[in-house]
Amino acid sequence: MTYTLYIGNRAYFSWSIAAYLMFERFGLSDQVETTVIYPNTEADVRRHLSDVAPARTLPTVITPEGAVLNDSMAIAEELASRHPDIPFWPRDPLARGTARALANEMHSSFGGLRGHWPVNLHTTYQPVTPPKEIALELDRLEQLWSHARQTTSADGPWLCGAYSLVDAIFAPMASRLATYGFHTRPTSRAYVAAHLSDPAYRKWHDLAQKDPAMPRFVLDLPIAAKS
Ligand SMILES: N[C@@H](CCC(=O)N[C@@H](CS)C(=O)NCC(=O)O)C(=O)O
Repeated sequence: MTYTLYIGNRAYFSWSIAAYLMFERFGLSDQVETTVIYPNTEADVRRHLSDVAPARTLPTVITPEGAVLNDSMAIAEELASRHPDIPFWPRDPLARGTARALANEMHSSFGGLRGHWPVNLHTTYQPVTPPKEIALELDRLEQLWSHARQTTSADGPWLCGAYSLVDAIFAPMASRLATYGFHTRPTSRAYVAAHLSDPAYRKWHDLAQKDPAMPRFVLDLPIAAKS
């Protein structure tokens, strides 16, 4: 059984990180063939995916039967349904409901952070004081992360107990927080640090170092250090 995964330049394509982790972090790396696309524009993404229409964004997964999963949550839910033996979502109903709620809010919200503060695995900027709109989104993010920990009594590094899809889906946000050095609470910083040192994320990070720079994702901010 082989899936095909299309992802974008690993240094910048945020949802591609999550999709990669859905395979790599859950032991499915030997069941996926990955194609990395280096699009210059959004139209370019569509051109590269024309053979797998109606897909037009990255990531996209093609199932072994040929279903086109052109949305990150569809990829998450389909993998969870197909591999019931793998704990993609927490088994405990309270933790599972919490994880699903957070993952879906991440997917449907945080437009300011996603739109204006791109993931960038090539660079770490000096800590940025965010504008009001972004500060409000960061507050919401931290509220959700605290809520998940308290509700599920999570005492390890991850939000709802063992690493689950909700953590894969927040990995790009953790990466953003590290890149821009936004000021956050100690528990949030610990969560970001857990992502940055996770072996599957490290593997992605190391691959990203070899991907080409894309100037449209580079902000004019003082650089702290090369990551
Ligand atoms: N709803 C999609 C959104 C994915 C998405 O926006 N991907 C961006 C790159 S991170 C993209 O492909 N943009 C190209 C475009 O919008 O044409 C998902 O959840 O996977």
